[in-house]
Amino acid sequence: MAMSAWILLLTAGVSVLGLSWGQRTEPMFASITQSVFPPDYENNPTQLNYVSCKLFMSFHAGRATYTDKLFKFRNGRFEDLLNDDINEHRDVANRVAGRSLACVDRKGTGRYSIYIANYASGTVGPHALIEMDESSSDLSKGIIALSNVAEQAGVNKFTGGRGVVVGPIISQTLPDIFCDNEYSPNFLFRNNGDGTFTDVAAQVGVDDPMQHGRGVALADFNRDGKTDIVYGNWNGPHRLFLQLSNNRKQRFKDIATQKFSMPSPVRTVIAADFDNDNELEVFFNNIAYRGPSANRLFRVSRREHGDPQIEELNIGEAAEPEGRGTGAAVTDIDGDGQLDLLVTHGESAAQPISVYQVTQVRYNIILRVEPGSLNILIDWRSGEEPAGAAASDVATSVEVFWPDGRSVARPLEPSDMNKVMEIYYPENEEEATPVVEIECGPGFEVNENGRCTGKFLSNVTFNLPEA
Ligand SMILES: [Ca+2]
Ligand SMILES: [Ca+2]
Ligand SMILES: [Ca+2]
Ligand SMILES: [Ca+2]
Repeated sequence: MAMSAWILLLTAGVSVLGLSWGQRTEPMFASITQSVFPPDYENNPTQLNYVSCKLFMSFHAGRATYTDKLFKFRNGRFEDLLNDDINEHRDVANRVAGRSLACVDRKGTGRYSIYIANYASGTVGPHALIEMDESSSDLSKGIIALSNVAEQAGVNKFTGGRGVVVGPIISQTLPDIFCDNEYSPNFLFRNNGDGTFTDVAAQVGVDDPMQHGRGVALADFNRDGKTDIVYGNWNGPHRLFLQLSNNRKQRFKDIATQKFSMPSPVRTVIAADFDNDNELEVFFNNIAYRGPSANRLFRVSRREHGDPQIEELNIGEAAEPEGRGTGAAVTDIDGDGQLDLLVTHGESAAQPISVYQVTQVRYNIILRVEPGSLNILIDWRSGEEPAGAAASDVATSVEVFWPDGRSVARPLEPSDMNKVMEIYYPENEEEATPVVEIECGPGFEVNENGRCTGKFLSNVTFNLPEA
């Protein structure tokens, strides 16, 4: 069964912080666009095939000029499934303005649905959830019937849809859905365990009703095993919602500092550890539409007692004050083990894509996880530590959870470095058990399931609020 895994816990053995950050004022990003994309392409950015998503949608609100499209490689070419006869009268090829989308394995079966954050106009264009109708499909003949299951899943709401992210936010392993919306409260759809959802955004404190969300990202900023939410509001205060873990009630707290929250015409938000120092950075991609608007970069550093510390970094060439940034992505585009930043532009004027590499790499030893269709790839690379740097965290084990709750744990040995490790979905129950004695890092201890959890959490039973 093809399944994709979500969660990975790295158990840090030793954590020595208190490094000297003498390089803080040095710029973080330098452009490598010229070496990554041939110059010819730079003059015609529309030719670049930078969008891996297979669904394209239209703009504005309510009724749209173009229907959604869902391309499948079939008959030697990409064909639009929504244009197939079988799907014509199934309420799936909406002529509705869409803004964002995400894939969600809502039942943990390994089959994805596509969540579509539409931008409604009145009662036209609720959020949609498209998936394959297995009983009406015949894969061997290439027949794929699609259904919009938004209503049965409880997500067919009308709003000014903007950003959407999917992950085990407040559920243990099943995917929840967070939408930051415009002119209306945000949604946090908690997975009820059966593929349906309940909006608990107001209950947990992330509804932000007066603000207009744009880019959004999920990350665990304080590494307590609970997913946190960061997003930008259009010319409004940006949010860093930390999920609280000190009581039974699920709540989020905005820990954004004044600088971090400073309103801007934001389009994209990315959370990643760009410089490999084991602390996450947040990148805000701002669009220059009424004068310059520089992009910004913050580091969110864990603190032993208290909320993470947020500091603005020198973003370097990725500031792009005149950039009409509309999208951005993070990946290791040149395969050198360091994350790179890719920024797209457009909307009000054509501008080339830009690619940046990180100039301030703290450590050249990383453990990076890439969820694939069948496995998790763990990529170790080693290198020289910067002169004078203290010892960094040591990853001692890795644990992978699948949406259906199965997990695999295994120790990490020094010999695992510089290798790609593949961890497969455990088809048999007996494989799906922690097989190692786990050594937990400071502040964590092994719970009854053999997993590391925050000490103050280890005896807490999770009681989800009733719908
Ligand atoms: Ca909102
Ligand atoms: Ca957290
Ligand atoms: Ca970092
Ligand atoms: Ca790279």
